[in-house]
Amino acid sequence: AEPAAFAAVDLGATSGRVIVGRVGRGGLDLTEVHRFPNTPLRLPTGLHWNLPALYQGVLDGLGEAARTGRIASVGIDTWAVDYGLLDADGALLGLPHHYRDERTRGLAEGVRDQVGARRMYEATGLQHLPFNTVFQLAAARGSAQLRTARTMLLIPDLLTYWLTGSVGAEITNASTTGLLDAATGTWSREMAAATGLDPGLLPPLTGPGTPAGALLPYVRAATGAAAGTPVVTVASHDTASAVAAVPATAASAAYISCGTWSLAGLELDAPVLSEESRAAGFTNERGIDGTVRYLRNIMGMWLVEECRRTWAAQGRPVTLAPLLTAAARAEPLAALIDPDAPDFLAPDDMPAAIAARCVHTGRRPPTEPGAVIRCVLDSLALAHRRVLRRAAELAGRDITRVHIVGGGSRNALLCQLTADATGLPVVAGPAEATAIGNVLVQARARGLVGGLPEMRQLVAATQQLRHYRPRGDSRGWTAAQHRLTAGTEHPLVQ
Ligand code: LRH
Repeated sequence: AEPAAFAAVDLGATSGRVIVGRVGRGGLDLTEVHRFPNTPLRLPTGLHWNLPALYQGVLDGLGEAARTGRIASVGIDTWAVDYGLLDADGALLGLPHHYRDERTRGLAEGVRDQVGARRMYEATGLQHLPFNTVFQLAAARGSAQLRTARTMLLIPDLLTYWLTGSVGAEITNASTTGLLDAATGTWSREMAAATGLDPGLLPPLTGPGTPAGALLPYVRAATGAAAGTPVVTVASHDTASAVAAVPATAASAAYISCGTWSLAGLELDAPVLSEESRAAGFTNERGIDGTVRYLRNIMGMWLVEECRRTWAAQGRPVTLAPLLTAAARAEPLAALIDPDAPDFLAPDDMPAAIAARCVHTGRRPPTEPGAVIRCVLDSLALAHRRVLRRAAELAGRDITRVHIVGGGSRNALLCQLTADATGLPVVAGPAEATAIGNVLVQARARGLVGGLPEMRQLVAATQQLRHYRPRGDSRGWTAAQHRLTAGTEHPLVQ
């Protein structure tokens, strides 16, 4: 088939982008045509996503994409778990909540204990995170909105609906709701009933690579896209798209999709639903082609971004490069935190929250920004080590190499520290793995590329990757892990 250009819409928790990817004749070439901020809104009803602003960003980006030439199709991926509700007329009921909104705190544990933590895990394979869709819907129980709602759409599906008029639930993202059966890959009536949810709200499931529908006339008018341009369903969960683009060649490779979150784990053919796996906090999310993303959420670059936001408000310098230089010079392993402590989910002042954690565990808190960032990056590297080692044990796999993809793969210090802590070689890149996974699933739907191994080979052959070797042995990290474990009262993954 002739080379073709695809538009990837990729929305993250802090920014959205539209990327044009050209695929064909062994080539894969990306151009970012539009980037826009994603700024949450605080309203009397809580923390929300500004969905109309995001939609406008998508339209502007598709307009830019159309100006570069003919677009074969459009694909959409975003962060997981969040959703909008439609009424019987198809109108959106209020703005979707942000997963960091507080309304599920405490409530999620109650629902989990009532349904039974083990039963929930056996049924869905999902890591308990307080913001999983099922808990957000439980928090909305009895509300006017939920009573009026006829359809629940996850964010990428909602944008697809606005662009095409068609309604569905893409399965990689549906697997993050806590309402999808891990064994059958269908909506779990049991989990819907157990949490008091009307299963009629859940739309028909769709899969990556299937056409969703053509852009509506008003979308074509707003963007200049050609008549008949289809939206193709991709792996609409951003992490599923990112992992599809990991340039790994061996089963012994682990990955870390590193952005707002660090998602560290393995690709498996079948879920691990054991009690040990549940207790260790591992999730089984669906990838393309029947793969399972066996991983754990680690708080990720959110910690760094929130430090910068706080410092900016205090009028301090926050440019990333000098902060990282200072962090590289700061004392190694001086202060450590568990990045997954619940205090870090949505604090008002991240540096203060980090300092408080250090004091709590009997360690001197870092004061200079460089030392704070070093504390965060050391702590993330140590968490990467803990999670990958435990994933390997629980899945019965050996890990010989770690791939870091996503924006965090540009952070040389984090990549090096991860190599040091794990004692494994790290391959960093591509930074735009999510958009690449999005583009490649569209290209595959056109017959321009083959299965997952071929997709990954294409990424390895065309994208610039960086290699990091572990420095020294990892004894210092082992000791650091012991110190952290000794000072932590809530259970860490060991
Ligand atoms: C990463 C991500 C992650 C989810 C979180 C809500 O962007 O999709 O996989 O757990 O956002």
